[in-house]
Amino acid sequence: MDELRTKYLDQIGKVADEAALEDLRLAALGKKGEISLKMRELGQMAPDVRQGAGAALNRLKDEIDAALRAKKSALGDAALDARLKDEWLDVTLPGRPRRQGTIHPVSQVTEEVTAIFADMGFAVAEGPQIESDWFNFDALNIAPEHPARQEHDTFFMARAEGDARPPHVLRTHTSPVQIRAMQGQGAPIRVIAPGRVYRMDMDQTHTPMFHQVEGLAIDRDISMANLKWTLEEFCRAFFEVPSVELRFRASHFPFTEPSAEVDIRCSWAGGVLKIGEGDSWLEILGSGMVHPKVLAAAGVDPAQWQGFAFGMGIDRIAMLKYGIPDLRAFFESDLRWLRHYGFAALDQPSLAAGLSR
Ligand code: 2U9
Repeated sequence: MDELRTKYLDQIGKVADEAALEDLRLAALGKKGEISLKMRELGQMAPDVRQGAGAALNRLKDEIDAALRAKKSALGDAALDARLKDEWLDVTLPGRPRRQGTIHPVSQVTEEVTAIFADMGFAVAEGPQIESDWFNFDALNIAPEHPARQEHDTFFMARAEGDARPPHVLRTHTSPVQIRAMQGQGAPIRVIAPGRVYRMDMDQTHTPMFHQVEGLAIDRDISMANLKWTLEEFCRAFFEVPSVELRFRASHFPFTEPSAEVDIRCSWAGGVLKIGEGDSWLEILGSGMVHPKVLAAAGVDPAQWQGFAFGMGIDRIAMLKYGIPDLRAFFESDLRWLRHYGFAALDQPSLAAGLSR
């Protein structure tokens, strides 16, 4: 027994990893281990010898077991120490100046628009991209026979066979988000809804998925004057110019009455767009006073509340602000394009620090 003790305690002391330690455990205490075999021999001993030998064998077994456990825990600690040393990282080091990834212009402009409207007291609302036709069309006073509802304009979801309900759609605008916001919090309310929208359109200036931001302000006495100020203030901040001039042209949308398309004064001298001066006009927005039927559909009493809404294409205003010529490149994930038109990842747009720097 002394031999066994010396042999195993010595080997346990020398073992360098957990796998070798497990081999040792099996060799000593496993079913066919040396000590286990010795235990079996007890049966053939005379009773008086057996008692003394049994107790001594049990002590040896406990001693080796304890040595194995202590070693296992020491090896575990050493492995953790080694890993911590190996994976040590100085989080106080400055960032690498080399630009590895960049912020996509759509993300950048969404952040810019959000910062400007947040400063004016608008909250940001989000909603599902797959909508019921009630939220996408009916609630917005878009009649069943309206062209926007037609197969060739809207992406319809597949229906289970025999399902008579109207199919869900990929939202064609972010307006359902504002319907949900009004249902949820009622009036007064000021929200913007940025996000992806889908229309079956594909050419130089259209992609089947694009980005919109819509705004909604409802209170007891909101008027077109508030709309005009809000949009002027937005355009001045967004295009980072001292002043802008907007022109409201009468238009028609089912969800607003009256409705107006909004142009901004600009020039194209030398093919370069300049906002705020010149003899040209550029259409940038649609807007109007929210239709009473739309308020009612969202559970807001049109006899007590009124307000304005507007909508614009994020991709389009990104192209205008940053001189990006081709819309389709936005969604091609070409790294060279992203490096050229992308923004530094750690510069968050803010009104105080400058939107685009
Ligand atoms: C609610 C009520 C009214 C949002 C509006 C427009 C006018 C508009 C287009 C601009 C370019 C869409 O991206 S685009 O093709 N949008 O002209 N959008 S008013 O009106 C709403 C929204 C929500 C509850």
